[in-house]
Amino acid sequence: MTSGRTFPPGFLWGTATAAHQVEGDNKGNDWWEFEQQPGRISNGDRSGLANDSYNRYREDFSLLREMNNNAHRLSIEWSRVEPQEGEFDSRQLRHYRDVLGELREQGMRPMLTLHHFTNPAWFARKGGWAASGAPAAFLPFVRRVVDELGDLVELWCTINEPNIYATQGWVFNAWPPGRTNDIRSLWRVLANLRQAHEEAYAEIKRRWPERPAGLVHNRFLLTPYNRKNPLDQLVARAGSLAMDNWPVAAGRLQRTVAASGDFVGLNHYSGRLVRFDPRHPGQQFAFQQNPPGYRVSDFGDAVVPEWMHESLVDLKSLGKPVYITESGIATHEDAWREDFLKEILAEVLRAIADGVDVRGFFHWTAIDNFEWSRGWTVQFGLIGMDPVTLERKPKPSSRLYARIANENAIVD
Ligand code: IFM
Repeated sequence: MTSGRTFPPGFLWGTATAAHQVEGDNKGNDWWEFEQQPGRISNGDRSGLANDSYNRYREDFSLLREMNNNAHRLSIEWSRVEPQEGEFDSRQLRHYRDVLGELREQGMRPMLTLHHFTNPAWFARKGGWAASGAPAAFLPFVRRVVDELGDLVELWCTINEPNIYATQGWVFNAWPPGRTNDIRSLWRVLANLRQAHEEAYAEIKRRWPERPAGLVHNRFLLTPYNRKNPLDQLVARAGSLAMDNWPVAAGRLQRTVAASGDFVGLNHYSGRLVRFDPRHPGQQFAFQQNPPGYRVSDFGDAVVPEWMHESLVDLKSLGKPVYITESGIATHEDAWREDFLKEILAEVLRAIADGVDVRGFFHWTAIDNFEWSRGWTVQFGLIGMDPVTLERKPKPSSRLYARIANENAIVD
């Protein structure tokens, strides 16, 4: 139970990152290769040294501790641990032991993601996630990590945002492998990711039955423009099924989560209003727009705090705890980030009051980092970074987040 603006006892406060976006010098994966292709990344940007967190993780964790965080979500870079198929690098495994150990030492509970968008170059060359042997090729890496690092991990995320990963790579030609409308491969990728999730979950449970594990789903909310209009309802529903194609390919989210998930990881940022419009047959008669009256992020999406409540309430029927594994905004205006934090957390509290078992909030992200095809042009961080010296510069929003985490409540 919560009262007023206070969160339940033991609530987790953290930030979320992904290895390729922060570590730097991840030369052995498919994203690195993709970044070298002209025209792929805004501004011609590259991940390069990223935040150099591979070397500066101690300093970074101190900044998280200064924000009174009691947890942190990070991912492990598969291409570092298994640079060639079947060849594991024990030095890299030791490095990640140091990273996780340091995090715990600094008072934060590690939530570790096994797959966050990047693949070793050797895996991509074999056809990546569209190839029939993909889950089998992923499993030895999972086993190694589970066996050799698992004692340091408190919460596990198997696969990050399968729906976004698959559509960006095989439909929109925005991410590796750079395919356009390759729907046949899309379904194979989704089916493989579902299988990889289930097998990774089983591995984790075999070794660490008490440690919670789950998949991370990105919910981009599609809402009928006019909730009373059945045609608007229909196109919004059809759009949601497509956006949530991961659960559809998985044979419904309910079944997957019931069988292989101790919690649901929710990444929620935005959505669109959807209206039936016969002038758009190519888009299944659905016209999407940002709702009027809401501010629009540097990504071009409206930020509608109430949609966080709606996304959470939708998950209630799954009957599992929920961690908000990512929430944030792309903006250069940090004052907006401060307002956003208060507004979004008010919606989380409203969902908790409505009976959703939300256990933690991981802000995306800690330090401004490499935002995939948008490169360095958008900023999600509570902490800024000088691009030349890589000096970290906490923003006012980081101080607000520190007070919120300290009080376990929304503060003014
Ligand atoms: O940066 C990404 C992250 O890697 C996955 N979820 C969305 C974030 C912001 O776009």
